[in-house]
Amino acid sequence: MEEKWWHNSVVYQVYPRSFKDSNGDGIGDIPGIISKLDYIKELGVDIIWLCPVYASPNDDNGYDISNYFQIHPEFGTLEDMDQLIAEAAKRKIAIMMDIVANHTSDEHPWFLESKSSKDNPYREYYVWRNGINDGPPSDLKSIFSGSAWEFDKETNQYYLHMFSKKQPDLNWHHPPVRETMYEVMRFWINKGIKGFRFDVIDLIAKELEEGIIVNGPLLHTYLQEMHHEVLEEADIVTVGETGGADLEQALLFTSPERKELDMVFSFEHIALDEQAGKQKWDWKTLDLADLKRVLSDWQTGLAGRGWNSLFWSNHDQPRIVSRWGNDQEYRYESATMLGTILHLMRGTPYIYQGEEIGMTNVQFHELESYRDIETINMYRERKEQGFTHEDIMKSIYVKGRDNARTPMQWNAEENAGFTEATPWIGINTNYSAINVENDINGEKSIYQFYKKLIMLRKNNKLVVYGDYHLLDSEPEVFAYTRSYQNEEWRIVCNFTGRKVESSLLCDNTIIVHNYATSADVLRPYEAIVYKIE
Ligand code: TEU
Ligand code: CA
Repeated sequence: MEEKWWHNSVVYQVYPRSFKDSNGDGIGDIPGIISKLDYIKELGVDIIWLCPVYASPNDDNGYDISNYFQIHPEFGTLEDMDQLIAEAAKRKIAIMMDIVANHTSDEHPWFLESKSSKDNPYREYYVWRNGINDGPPSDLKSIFSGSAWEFDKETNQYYLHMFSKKQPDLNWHHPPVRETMYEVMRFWINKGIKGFRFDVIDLIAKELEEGIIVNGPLLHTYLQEMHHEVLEEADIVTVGETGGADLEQALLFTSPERKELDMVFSFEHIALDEQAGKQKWDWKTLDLADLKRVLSDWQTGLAGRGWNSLFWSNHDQPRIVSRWGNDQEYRYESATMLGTILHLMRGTPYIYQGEEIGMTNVQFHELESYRDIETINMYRERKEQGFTHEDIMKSIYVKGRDNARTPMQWNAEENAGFTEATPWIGINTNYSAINVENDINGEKSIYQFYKKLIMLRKNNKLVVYGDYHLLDSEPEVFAYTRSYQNEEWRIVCNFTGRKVESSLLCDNTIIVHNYATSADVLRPYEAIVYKIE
C-alpha cells in the first residue's frame, strides 16, 4: 500500500465553543485555540479537526450553517481563521475542517429562496414533497426526534430535515448543489486547509421514494465525482462520518483505487452498548467479547485495502473514561488502558479534547442546564410518552452529547481557566481536581501517557503498518500482537477493575506500562506493551 503523510498522523478534535474563550464572553473562540496551539503541539499531534466555525444560528452548535464562506462572529473573523491556519502550519499542524454537506441552516439564503415559492430556481436545492391526507409525506422520523417533515404554510408543501427542523436536507441529486459544495471545499483548500471531515456523508444520496436514507445507490458516484472535482489535485486528508457503514461499505469508501475518501468513522464499536433495534438512550452494559470482535474485524478487514480511523470519543459521544472505564478510583488506570488499546492499533487515531486528561461525563440535575438540541428534544418526547424525569435524566447522564461539551478544564482557577465570564454551558464540578495543569504535572499523568503513545507511532513503523493479530484466550483481557518485519509487540490490557490472572504476562522488555511496578497478575485496568524477544 502506498504510504501517505497522514498514515502516521494523530488527530486532535477541537470543539471550538468549549475549548478556550479569549475575549470574556463565555464562548470558546478561534483566538482561544491559537493560544493553545503549543499545548496541542506538545502532545505530539499533527492534525486538528476543527468542528464547524462557520456562520450559523447555532441551533445545532454550528452544524446548521448559514454561510459556508464566513466565520461565526462568536468564534472570530476570517482573518482569525487565516491566522489559525498560519500559526498551526508554523508548528507543522494541519487543520481539518468540518464540511456539513447533507443540510444547511433554514436561515441559509438558499433555503430562504427555496421556500419563497415553488418555482424559485432554488426550490430544487432542498427536498420538498406534498403531504398525504393532511399529514406529512411519510412517517419518516428525524434523528433528533419527531417527524422528519416540516410543513411550510406559504407553499403548502413539506421539507425534509433528518436533524432539527432548522437543518433542512439538501438535494444532492440536483447538480448545482454538488457544484456549490465543491466550490466551498475549493475556497477552504485555497486558504490552506489540509483536510476535511465530512459530516453524515452517507446520508447525501437518499432515495425517498424507495425508502432509502443511508448509503443511497448514487452515494459512491457522488463521492467519486467530488474526488475528481476537488480532492484529486489537493494533497489533503479526508474522513467521512458514516454512521451506517459496515466493513464492506468502509472498503468501498476507503480503498485508494476507488478514489473516494481516505478513511471513515465507523460507529460499529461505539454502538455496542446500545440495545439492538433501540435508540442510543436505551443502553446496555458493554460485552468485552463484542468489542474485541468488532475492532479486530475492522483491523484485519481493512488491512492493506483501506484505512481505519481509531476513536473512542467525539463531540456526540459520552466521555470514554466514564463510559467503558472507571472515572473514580481507577480514572488514570482505565483512561490509559483505553488509550493503549486504541493507539497501538493500525489506523489514524483521533483524540477528543479533554480525553488526554481523562475528563469525565457530567450530571446536571435540571433540563434547563442542558444545551444540546438532541438531548432537549428527546427529553420532551419521552416526557410526553410518560417517562419520569429521573428515568430520562439517567439516559442523559449516560448518553447525552453535552457530556462531551462541557468546557475544557485548563486549571483549578475560577471557571477552570476556560473563561472569565459565565460559560455558555456549565463546567464539570470536578475541575479543581481534573484539569490540564494538575494532570501534566501529576505523578499519574494521562497527558504524559498519551504523549508517549503518540511518540511510539511517530518512531515505529510497526505501530503504523504492522500486522494485527488478536490474542483471544482470556475473556477479561483485551490483548493483541503487532508485527512488522522481524519485530513483534504484545499489547495486554485488563479491561476490568479486578485482579486478573493472565498467561500473557512475560518478562520481555516493557515499552509502555500504566503501573510503576511489575506483578504476577494483571491489576485493575493494567496495560502493558511488550517487545517480544
Ligand atoms: O452527527 C451525526 C449523527 O448521526 C449524530 O446525530 C449522532 O447519531 C448522534 O448525535 C449521537 O448522539 C453529526 C455531527 O457530528 C453532529 O454533531 C450533528 O448534530 C449532526 O451530524 C447533524 O449535523
Ligand atoms: Ca469568546
